[in-house]
Amino acid sequence: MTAPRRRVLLVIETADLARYAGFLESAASRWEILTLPLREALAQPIPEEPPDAILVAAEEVPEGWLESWKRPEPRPLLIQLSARVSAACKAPEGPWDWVLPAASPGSDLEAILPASSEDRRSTIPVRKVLLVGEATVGKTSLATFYLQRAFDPRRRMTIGVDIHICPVEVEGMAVRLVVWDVGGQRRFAALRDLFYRGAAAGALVFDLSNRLSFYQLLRWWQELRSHLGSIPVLLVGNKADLPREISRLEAESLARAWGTPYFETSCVTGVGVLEFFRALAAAALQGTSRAELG
Ligand SMILES: Nc1nc2c(ncn2[C@@H]2O[C@H](COP(=O)(O)OP(=O)(O)O)[C@@H](O)[C@H]2O)c(=O)[nH]1
Ligand SMILES: [Mg+2]
Repeated sequence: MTAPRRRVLLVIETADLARYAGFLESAASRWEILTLPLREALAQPIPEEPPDAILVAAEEVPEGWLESWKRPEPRPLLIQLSARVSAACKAPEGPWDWVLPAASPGSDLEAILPASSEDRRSTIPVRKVLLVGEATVGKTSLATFYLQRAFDPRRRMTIGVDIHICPVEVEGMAVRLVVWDVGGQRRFAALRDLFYRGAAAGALVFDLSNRLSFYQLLRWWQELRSHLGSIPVLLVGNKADLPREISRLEAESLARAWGTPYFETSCVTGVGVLEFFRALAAAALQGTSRAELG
C-alpha cells in the first residue's frame, strides 16, 4: 500500500496570483492542490475528507472559519502565508499551526508536509493548460466537474482566474494539469501575460446552446495564437445536455478549418468530460512548456 498523495487547499487572492504562480506550478508536482479565493473558501462547506493542510495567503481571516477546520478528523494543518515573517514559525498557541514566509513557502512546506514515498520516486510531469472562451460557457464547471466528478450548480461567476490542479492519466502515464480558467473580462487585462505565460495547450470552450459564444471563439482563437504561437488547441462544445443552437456538424467544420480536435461535453451528465481532459493532457505533453518543474 502506498500512502495517498498529500492534499493541500491554497486560499489565495487573485491579486496575489503573480506572487504565487511559481510556487503553485512547482508544488503541483508534489502535492494535490486546490486553489480558492478567500471569499469562496469561506463559503464552502467543510468537506468530509479534509485536505492535509490549508495554506492561507491572507492576513485577516475570520477565526470562526479557522476553528471550523479544527473539528474534522484527521484535522488539517492550518498554515498562514505571511509577508511579515522571514522564517517558518511554529505557532501552536494562536489560530495557526504554522506561519510561513509568503515569499517562498515551498521548501518549508516540504519539511512540514512531506510527500508520500511514492510521490518522491516518481516525478510527475506538470503542464499548464488554459481554458478560454466567453463567460458562462462552463469553463470553471468543466474543471470542477473533473475534480469532483459532480456538477455543482451553486458556483458563481469567476471574477479573476481560477487555477485547478487536475491529475490526469494518459495511456498509463500520470500528468498534473495546472488548469487556468479566466473569468472577469474587465480584470482580465491585468492578468493577461501571467495567464498565457508558459502554457502548453489550450481549450477553446463554447456553449452549444448559445450561438454568440460560438461566434466569439474567433477572438479567443486569435488571442491564443498571438500569445502562444502554435501550441496544441482543442475545441469544446459544452452544455450538450441543453437544446442546441450549434449542431455537431457546424462545430466540426470549424474544428476542421482550425485543425483542432473537437469534443462535446456536459457538466450535468458528465458526458465527454473525462475524455476531454485526457486529450488536453495528451496535447499538453506534446506541447513545449516552461511550466515543467519539480
Ligand atoms: N445545463 C448546463 N449548465 C452548465 C453546464 N456547464 C456549466 N453550466 C452552468 O453554466 C453557468 C456558467 O458556468 P461556469 O462554469 O461558471 O462558466 P465560466 O464562466 O465559463 O467559468 C453556471 O450556472 C453553470 O451551472 C452544462 O454542461 N450544462
Ligand atoms: Mg469561470
